[in-house]
Amino acid sequence: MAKQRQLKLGALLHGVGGGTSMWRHPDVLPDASVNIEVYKHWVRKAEEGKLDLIFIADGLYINEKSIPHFLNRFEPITILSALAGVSKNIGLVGTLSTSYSEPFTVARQFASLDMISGGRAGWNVVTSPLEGSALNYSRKEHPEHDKRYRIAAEYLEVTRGLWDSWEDDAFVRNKESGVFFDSGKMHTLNHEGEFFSVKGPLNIARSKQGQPVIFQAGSSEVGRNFAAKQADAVFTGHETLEEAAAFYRDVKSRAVSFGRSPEEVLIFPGIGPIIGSTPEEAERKYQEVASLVTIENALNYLGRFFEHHDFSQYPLDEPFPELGDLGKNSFQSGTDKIKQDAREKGLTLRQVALQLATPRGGFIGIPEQIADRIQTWFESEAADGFMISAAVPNGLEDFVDHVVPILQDRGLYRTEYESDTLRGNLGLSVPENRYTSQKAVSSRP
Ligand code: LFN
Repeated sequence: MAKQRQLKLGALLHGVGGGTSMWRHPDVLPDASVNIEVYKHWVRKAEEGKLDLIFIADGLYINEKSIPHFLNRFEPITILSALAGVSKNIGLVGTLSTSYSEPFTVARQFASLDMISGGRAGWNVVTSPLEGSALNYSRKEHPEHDKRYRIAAEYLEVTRGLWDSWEDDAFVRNKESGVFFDSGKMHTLNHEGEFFSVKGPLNIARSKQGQPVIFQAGSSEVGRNFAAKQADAVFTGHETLEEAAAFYRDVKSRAVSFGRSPEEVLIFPGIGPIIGSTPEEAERKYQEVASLVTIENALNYLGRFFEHHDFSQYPLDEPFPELGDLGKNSFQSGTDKIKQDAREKGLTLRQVALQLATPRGGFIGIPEQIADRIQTWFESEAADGFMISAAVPNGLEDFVDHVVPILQDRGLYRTEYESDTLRGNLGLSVPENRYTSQKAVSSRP
């Protein structure tokens, strides 16, 4: 009999919030994005709820129109390393760009986080949607969207190769004989490719989960192929069950076409649960946060998706402006969807901006209603798990205290961690070291 699927859960830790205005709410600490005590509290809370992982989003360019959280916050690897020290089982996943870094450095950083945490690291591989990033990295221009993904594919090949530099029993450390390592178990990559030349070996061995877990978060055509071919998990976003299920089927079938099994790539839609002890209370919580968003905030937020386009130049109550290809080179799948939605539903600029900046989501109500929806999405194969992103103050705390116990009672969610590695909890296998497996093949009679 096939193993029963188990729901997976992650928590996006977003300081003062992923939107423009939650920081103004009386229940939010306005310095949360740079407050280590807040992050420690969240990781402990997430671990109390037996969540699979915490997730740190990132980007590499700010200006005066950025969302407050992004203006002043922790660098992902640094904060995750600190949080490794106050947690035991939970996965630690961070975003790092393949367009503005070197594979040797990044392979080291994630391998170190993986070792520090005892096998709990995950890397959200992004190609950087924000054009301005080039200006912070001495580059003349931001690589074009599809090229960014070609770079990412080679980058990941190099990183994975470096991670296998040392076979698991390479370090002998024999004080008697003076043999520190077995030279037959040290491997030099010697990669020469279109974008990178990297000799290796990497100066750190594998953790007990073998390699960090690879997350991916782009939903464009090339992004989906990248995910289906290379990722262990995909972080995505959908408004309806139908959309989420279509995406799920699409990525799983692409994975199969790349010779993988569908369980090897887990799909995590992001949701912002808004939980009340009555439906009215949940609605009030939503309104409290939504009412803090001004139309100026909403236009800036919208502009962020379109290469910082200035939307204040258009009339608010007329049809959403025609933008041509604007947005194609940044958040491609996001901007395509905004344009398509506006066109199909005949929305005005004001409606588009406010909808985007004050998302209500479908996960609002009493804890049972949230649990029902999670169950429906999970059982309809629209999700393998969810990434919880607090849409209101104390969103993570409310979710862990009130929704997780219901999911546990229904047998959908663990009551104890199965493992102390991220791969172990996600049900992903430990990738065998490529050199060890090559030896096993070549030594067969
Ligand atoms: N990263 C940054 C960002 O480094 N700076 C930003 O201004 C920034 N804005 C974002 C806006 C963002 C949105 C809507 C999203 C989804 C991500 N990131 C990662």
